[in-house]
Amino acid sequence: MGPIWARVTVIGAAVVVLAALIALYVGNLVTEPPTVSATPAAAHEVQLKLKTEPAVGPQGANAPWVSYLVQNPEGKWIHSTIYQVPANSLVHVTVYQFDSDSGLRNPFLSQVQGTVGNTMTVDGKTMQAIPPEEASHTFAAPQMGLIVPLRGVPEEAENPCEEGPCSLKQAHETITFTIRTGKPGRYRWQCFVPCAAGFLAGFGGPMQTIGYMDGFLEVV
Ligand SMILES: [Cu+2]
Repeated sequence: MGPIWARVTVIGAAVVVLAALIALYVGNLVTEPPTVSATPAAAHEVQLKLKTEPAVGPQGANAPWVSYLVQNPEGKWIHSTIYQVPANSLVHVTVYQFDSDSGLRNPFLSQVQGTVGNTMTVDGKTMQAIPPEEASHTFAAPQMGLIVPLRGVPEEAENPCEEGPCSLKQAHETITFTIRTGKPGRYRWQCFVPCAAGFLAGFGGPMQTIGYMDGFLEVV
Protein backbone atom coordinates (compact mmCIF):
# COMPACT_ATOMS: atom_id res chain seq x y z
CA MET A 1 0.00 0.00 0.00
CA GLY A 2 1.44 3.40 -1.04
CA PRO A 3 1.77 6.30 1.40
CA ILE A 4 -1.35 8.03 -0.01
CA TRP A 5 -3.53 4.98 0.65
CA ALA A 6 -2.09 4.62 4.12
CA ARG A 7 -3.03 8.25 4.79
CA VAL A 8 -6.54 7.79 3.35
CA THR A 9 -7.05 4.72 5.53
CA VAL A 10 -5.97 6.58 8.68
CA ILE A 11 -8.19 9.57 7.87
CA GLY A 12 -11.10 7.26 7.03
CA ALA A 13 -10.71 5.41 10.32
CA ALA A 14 -10.53 8.71 12.21
CA VAL A 15 -13.75 9.93 10.52
CA VAL A 16 -15.54 6.70 11.45
CA VAL A 17 -14.42 6.95 15.10
CA LEU A 18 -15.43 10.64 15.26
CA ALA A 19 -18.85 9.92 13.71
CA ALA A 20 -19.41 7.11 16.23
CA LEU A 21 -18.51 9.45 19.12
CA ILE A 22 -20.87 12.16 17.84
CA ALA A 23 -23.66 9.58 17.44
CA LEU A 24 -23.03 8.40 21.02
CA TYR A 25 -23.11 11.99 22.34
CA VAL A 26 -26.34 12.88 20.53
CA GLY A 27 -27.81 9.52 21.52
CA ASN A 28 -27.11 10.29 25.17
CA LEU A 29 -28.76 13.71 24.84
CA VAL A 30 -31.98 12.35 23.37
CA THR A 31 -32.21 9.06 25.27
CA GLU A 32 -35.04 9.09 27.77
CA PRO A 33 -35.54 6.91 30.81
CA PRO A 34 -38.35 4.34 30.53
CA THR A 35 -41.99 5.40 30.79
CA VAL A 36 -43.49 3.90 33.95
CA SER A 37 -47.26 3.41 34.28
CA ALA A 38 -49.14 4.41 37.39
CA THR A 39 -50.90 1.57 39.22
CA PRO A 40 -54.65 1.21 38.56
CA ALA A 41 -56.67 1.73 41.75
CA ALA A 42 -60.33 2.03 40.65
CA ALA A 43 -62.27 3.18 37.60
CA HIS A 44 -60.59 6.44 36.49
CA GLU A 45 -58.24 6.38 39.49
CA VAL A 46 -54.60 5.42 39.71
CA GLN A 47 -51.85 5.41 42.33
CA LEU A 48 -48.45 6.94 41.64
CA LYS A 49 -45.71 6.30 44.20
CA LEU A 50 -42.56 8.37 44.03
CA LYS A 51 -39.52 8.88 46.19
CA THR A 52 -36.74 11.40 46.33
CA GLU A 53 -33.25 10.40 47.36
CA PRO A 54 -30.34 12.71 48.26
CA ALA A 55 -28.05 10.61 46.01
CA VAL A 56 -29.35 8.00 43.60
CA GLY A 57 -26.36 5.69 44.15
CA PRO A 58 -25.89 2.62 41.96
CA GLN A 59 -29.45 2.93 40.58
CA GLY A 60 -28.42 5.84 38.32
CA ALA A 61 -25.62 6.72 35.92
CA ASN A 62 -24.60 9.66 38.16
CA ALA A 63 -24.45 8.09 41.63
CA PRO A 64 -23.99 11.34 43.64
CA TRP A 65 -26.93 13.13 41.98
CA VAL A 66 -30.15 13.86 43.81
CA SER A 67 -33.07 12.09 42.14
CA TYR A 68 -36.70 11.09 41.99
CA LEU A 69 -37.65 7.42 41.55
CA VAL A 70 -41.00 5.83 40.72
CA GLN A 71 -42.63 2.55 41.70
CA ASN A 72 -43.95 0.44 38.84
CA PRO A 73 -47.21 -1.57 39.10
CA GLU A 74 -45.16 -4.63 40.18
CA GLY A 75 -43.86 -2.67 43.19
CA LYS A 76 -40.33 -2.25 41.89
CA TRP A 77 -38.57 1.13 42.21
CA ILE A 78 -37.42 2.42 38.82
CA HIS A 79 -34.98 5.25 38.14
CA SER A 80 -37.24 7.29 35.86
CA THR A 81 -39.20 10.54 35.86
CA ILE A 82 -41.56 9.76 32.97
CA TYR A 83 -44.94 8.60 34.24
CA GLN A 84 -47.95 7.43 32.27
CA VAL A 85 -51.34 8.31 33.74
CA PRO A 86 -54.87 8.14 32.28
CA ALA A 87 -56.65 11.27 31.00
CA ASN A 88 -59.70 12.68 32.86
CA SER A 89 -58.84 10.68 35.95
CA LEU A 90 -57.71 11.07 39.54
CA VAL A 91 -54.05 10.40 40.23
CA HIS A 92 -53.33 9.73 43.90
CA VAL A 93 -49.67 10.58 44.42
CA THR A 94 -47.54 9.51 47.38
CA VAL A 95 -44.01 10.87 47.69
CA TYR A 96 -41.56 9.38 50.17
CA GLN A 97 -39.16 12.23 50.70
CA PHE A 98 -35.72 11.17 51.97
CA ASP A 99 -33.76 14.36 51.27
CA SER A 100 -33.13 17.28 53.63
CA ASP A 101 -34.15 20.86 52.83
CA SER A 102 -32.39 23.24 50.41
CA GLY A 103 -35.04 26.00 50.59
CA LEU A 104 -37.06 27.74 47.88
CA ARG A 105 -35.88 31.12 46.59
CA ASN A 106 -39.44 32.03 45.52
CA PRO A 107 -41.82 31.66 48.50
CA PHE A 108 -44.80 31.65 46.10
CA LEU A 109 -43.81 28.08 45.17
CA SER A 110 -44.14 26.89 48.77
CA GLN A 111 -47.96 26.99 48.49
CA VAL A 112 -49.81 23.95 47.22
CA GLN A 113 -51.70 24.69 44.02
CA GLY A 114 -53.53 22.63 41.44
CA THR A 115 -54.18 19.53 43.57
CA VAL A 116 -57.71 18.42 44.47
CA GLY A 117 -58.68 20.84 47.27
CA ASN A 118 -55.38 22.74 46.81
CA THR A 119 -54.01 20.74 49.72
CA MET A 120 -51.57 17.92 50.46
CA THR A 121 -50.94 15.80 53.52
CA VAL A 122 -47.54 15.71 55.18
CA ASP A 123 -47.12 12.72 57.51
CA GLY A 124 -50.90 12.50 57.71
CA LYS A 125 -51.53 16.19 58.40
CA THR A 126 -53.39 18.31 55.81
CA MET A 127 -51.38 21.35 54.71
CA GLN A 128 -51.68 24.16 52.17
CA ALA A 129 -48.14 25.50 52.41
CA ILE A 130 -44.81 24.91 54.12
CA PRO A 131 -42.19 27.46 55.20
CA PRO A 132 -40.16 28.10 52.00
CA GLU A 133 -36.86 27.36 53.75
CA GLU A 134 -38.06 23.83 54.60
CA ALA A 135 -38.59 22.79 50.97
CA SER A 136 -36.41 19.98 49.70
CA HIS A 137 -37.96 19.61 46.24
CA THR A 138 -41.15 20.49 44.39
CA PHE A 139 -43.35 18.39 42.17
CA ALA A 140 -44.57 21.04 39.75
CA ALA A 141 -46.16 20.90 36.29
CA PRO A 142 -46.64 24.55 35.26
CA GLN A 143 -48.83 23.62 32.25
CA MET A 144 -51.26 21.93 34.65
CA GLY A 145 -51.08 24.73 37.23
CA LEU A 146 -49.62 22.21 39.66
CA ILE A 147 -47.15 22.99 42.43
CA VAL A 148 -46.50 20.77 45.44
CA PRO A 149 -43.62 21.75 47.75
CA LEU A 150 -41.98 18.78 49.50
CA ARG A 151 -40.84 19.31 53.07
CA GLY A 152 -37.30 18.15 53.75
CA VAL A 153 -36.24 15.64 56.39
CA PRO A 154 -35.01 17.63 59.44
CA GLU A 155 -31.23 17.86 59.92
CA GLU A 156 -31.48 16.24 63.36
CA ALA A 157 -33.47 13.22 62.10
CA GLU A 158 -32.10 9.85 63.17
CA ASN A 159 -31.10 7.27 60.55
CA PRO A 160 -31.14 9.53 57.48
CA CYS A 161 -30.61 8.00 54.03
CA GLU A 162 -27.47 9.36 52.42
CA GLU A 163 -27.43 7.28 49.25
CA GLY A 164 -30.10 5.24 47.51
CA PRO A 165 -31.80 2.89 47.44
CA CYS A 166 -33.40 4.44 50.54
CA SER A 167 -35.59 2.20 52.70
CA LEU A 168 -38.85 3.20 54.38
CA LYS A 169 -37.13 2.21 57.64
CA GLN A 170 -34.98 5.33 57.21
CA ALA A 171 -35.99 8.91 58.06
CA HIS A 172 -38.49 10.31 55.54
CA GLU A 173 -41.52 12.54 55.12
CA THR A 174 -44.62 11.09 53.47
CA ILE A 175 -46.47 13.54 51.24
CA THR A 176 -49.76 12.70 49.54
CA PHE A 177 -51.94 14.66 47.15
CA THR A 178 -54.39 13.99 44.34
CA ILE A 179 -54.40 15.55 40.90
CA ARG A 180 -57.17 15.47 38.35
CA THR A 181 -55.88 14.98 34.82
CA GLY A 182 -57.55 16.55 31.81
CA LYS A 183 -56.99 15.89 28.15
CA PRO A 184 -54.22 13.68 26.81
CA GLY A 185 -50.82 15.22 26.25
CA ARG A 186 -47.23 15.29 27.35
CA TYR A 187 -46.84 17.59 30.33
CA ARG A 188 -43.44 18.58 31.60
CA TRP A 189 -42.88 18.52 35.36
CA GLN A 190 -39.90 19.64 37.38
CA CYS A 191 -38.40 20.52 40.73
CA PHE A 192 -37.96 24.24 41.41
CA VAL A 193 -35.76 23.98 44.51
CA PRO A 194 -32.08 24.65 43.71
CA CYS A 195 -31.21 21.23 45.08
CA ALA A 196 -28.26 20.29 42.84
CA ALA A 197 -25.44 20.28 45.41
CA GLY A 198 -22.08 21.14 43.88
CA PHE A 199 -23.51 22.89 40.79
CA LEU A 200 -23.62 26.63 40.05
CA ALA A 201 -26.50 28.18 42.03
CA GLY A 202 -27.81 24.65 42.63
CA PHE A 203 -29.50 24.54 39.21
CA GLY A 204 -27.12 22.38 37.12
CA GLY A 205 -26.66 18.64 36.71
CA PRO A 206 -29.67 16.75 38.10
CA MET A 207 -31.84 19.91 37.96
CA GLN A 208 -31.64 19.93 34.18
CA THR A 209 -31.50 16.23 33.42
CA ILE A 210 -34.56 14.13 32.61
CA GLY A 211 -34.56 11.17 34.98
CA TYR A 212 -33.43 13.15 38.05
CA MET A 213 -35.30 16.38 38.89
CA ASP A 214 -37.30 16.80 35.65
CA GLY A 215 -39.62 14.59 33.69
CA PHE A 216 -42.93 14.21 31.92
CA LEU A 217 -46.45 13.18 32.74
CA GLU A 218 -47.71 11.23 29.74
CA VAL A 219 -51.46 11.67 29.95
CA VAL A 220 -53.09 9.08 27.67
CU1 LIG B 1 -35.10 18.97 43.64
